[in-house]
Amino acid sequence: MLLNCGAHTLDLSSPVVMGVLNVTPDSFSDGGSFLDPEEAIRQARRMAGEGAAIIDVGGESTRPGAEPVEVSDELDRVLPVVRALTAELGVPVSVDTSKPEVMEAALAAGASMINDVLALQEPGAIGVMAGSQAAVCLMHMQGRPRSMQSDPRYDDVVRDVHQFLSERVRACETAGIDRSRIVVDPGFGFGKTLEHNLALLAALDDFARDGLPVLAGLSRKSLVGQLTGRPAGQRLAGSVALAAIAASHGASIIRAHDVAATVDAVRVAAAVRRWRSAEGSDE
Ligand code: 8Y7
Repeated sequence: MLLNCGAHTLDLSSPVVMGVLNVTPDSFSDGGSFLDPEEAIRQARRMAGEGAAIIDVGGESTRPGAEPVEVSDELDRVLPVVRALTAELGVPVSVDTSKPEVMEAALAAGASMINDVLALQEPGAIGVMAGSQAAVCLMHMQGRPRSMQSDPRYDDVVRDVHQFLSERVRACETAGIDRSRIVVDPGFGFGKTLEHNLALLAALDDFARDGLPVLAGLSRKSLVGQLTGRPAGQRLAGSVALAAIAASHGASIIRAHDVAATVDAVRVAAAVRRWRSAEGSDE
């Protein structure tokens, strides 16, 4: 499977790792570490060296309880980093944003992908992407970050999330965004209980069957804490295990903070998955 990402084409015949680069003062796991553009660029270089196939730059925290950020603040945080990274790194740069103004500026600065936790539902966002050649990740969220974890409910979480993503894919195609540049993501932790997250993880292959690449973001999230009893700073092993499970269940892009360990985990999982499907014992 290939993903068209602006000037890049991403080979997803084996799953890849998207390295997380937060340039925010308040992200829960690494907030404030990479606010200085020089420091952010060093971290991105390190992640690319460790095997990240994409770097995801985010200037607006979407952690539970987070407050919205002004467009101008988000642009000030993100653009210098995007410019520097696209100029010097060989890997495609993704920008995590829901604002059409930020999307447009980020694409003009060289970003090859937009990672939108609102799945292009903000007015104008679909139009910006339709006018570009960049890839887009459409993520599912129930509610909004400020309140999404208060009491999430679904009739059938896998069916509901799948239906939402299918509708967003259709809206994108109608607007002129080709399937070859669309990624879908069930949005682990975004308006989901532990049980919802586990149901989605176990059903990732159902999402992958639609033929679009599936992205999974599990790294350091509270579900890792719920499963292991560990605080945010001690979730490496649990996160890496979940990355392997996601890749084993068909995820093509794993979004992670700890790139080197995640690359190894995904490679191991992909080899077993390939063997299983070659044996024909998948169904
Ligand atoms: C995800 C994400 C976050 C995710 C996609 C965190 C921006 C919270 N999580 N984007 N963003 N998928 N596509 O813990 O799961 O990194 S922010």
